[in-house]
Amino acid sequence: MSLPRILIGAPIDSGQRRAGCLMGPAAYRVAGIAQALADLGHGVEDRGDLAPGPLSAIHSPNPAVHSLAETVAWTRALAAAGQAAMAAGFPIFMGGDHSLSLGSVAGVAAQAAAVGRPLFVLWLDAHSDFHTPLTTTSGNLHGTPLAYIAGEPGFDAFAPFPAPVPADRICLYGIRSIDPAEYATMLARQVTVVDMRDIDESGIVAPLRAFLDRVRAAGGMLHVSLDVDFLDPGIAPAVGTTVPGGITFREAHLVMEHLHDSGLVTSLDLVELNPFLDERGRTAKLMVDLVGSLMGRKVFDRPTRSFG
Ligand code: Z70
Ligand code: MN
Ligand code: MN
Ligand code: MN
Repeated sequence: MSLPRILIGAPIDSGQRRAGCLMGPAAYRVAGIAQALADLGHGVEDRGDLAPGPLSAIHSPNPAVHSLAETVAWTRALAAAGQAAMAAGFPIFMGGDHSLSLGSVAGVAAQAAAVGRPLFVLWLDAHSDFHTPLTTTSGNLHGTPLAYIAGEPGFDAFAPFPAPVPADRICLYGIRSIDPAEYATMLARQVTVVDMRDIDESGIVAPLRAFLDRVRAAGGMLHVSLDVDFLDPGIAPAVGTTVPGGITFREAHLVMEHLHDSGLVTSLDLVELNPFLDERGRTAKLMVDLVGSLMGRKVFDRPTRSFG
């Protein structure tokens, strides 16, 4: 039997300004995420929803930043729950906005370091989320997790990231919105950015396969962070920051099938679902279907088919 799939609800809404992401974990449960995993033969343990600990009075030197204390408290709770879940199985973090990943990846990285394996991060998103609390102009901390994960300075209000992920183990995929400060940092650090032009020119599989080959060669563990806005708004309307020209239904399932067949994925974030903006649950259901493909659902299983 595979590792148990451990569901962790994180109704965090403090990383941006549009209310509704806190309904995300409930929507995934209503859309049948636990049953979908069980149907694929996985053991499932739902640990319920986390809550942030007590808030401390902290302020950012950048006046644009909002809800810093809430986000720091959530990060602490998520990191602790994430490390514990990682030690016990395959965590699936159900958000919640993308500031969730400040904590989920901190917990996952701490556990990867504890077992002495390199952690890789695949960021499936329209946005690069590479601001720091000092460079963000929107003040929305959901635009910062990758910089925290990469060990960039400016996160003094947060615990130091336990084991920063080197730039060459980070791959951003599906990107079509980057702010100037993020661009400068990412260029300097040489993270792998697969933008929509790359995908249009190479197809959806080739750049993914190249990254997965690197993970495999290093004996790495792979954390996947799936932002709803990775998907085209036409198929996934339930998100606050839609960006046109996103990943299609077929491309998204193909990415998930390759990730499954690689056998490399060890943890997963589902972020930015805002059920208040959904149309009869279609985005929540699509996200659950994508989790199904990532966890082994096949249309037609043929041993000679090669993936990854
Ligand atoms: C922009 C900012 C962002 C997600 C929007 C957008 C950030 N770069 N991230 N939606 N997931 O406000 O910093
Ligand atoms: Mn994001
Ligand atoms: Mn995004
Ligand atoms: Mn977003």
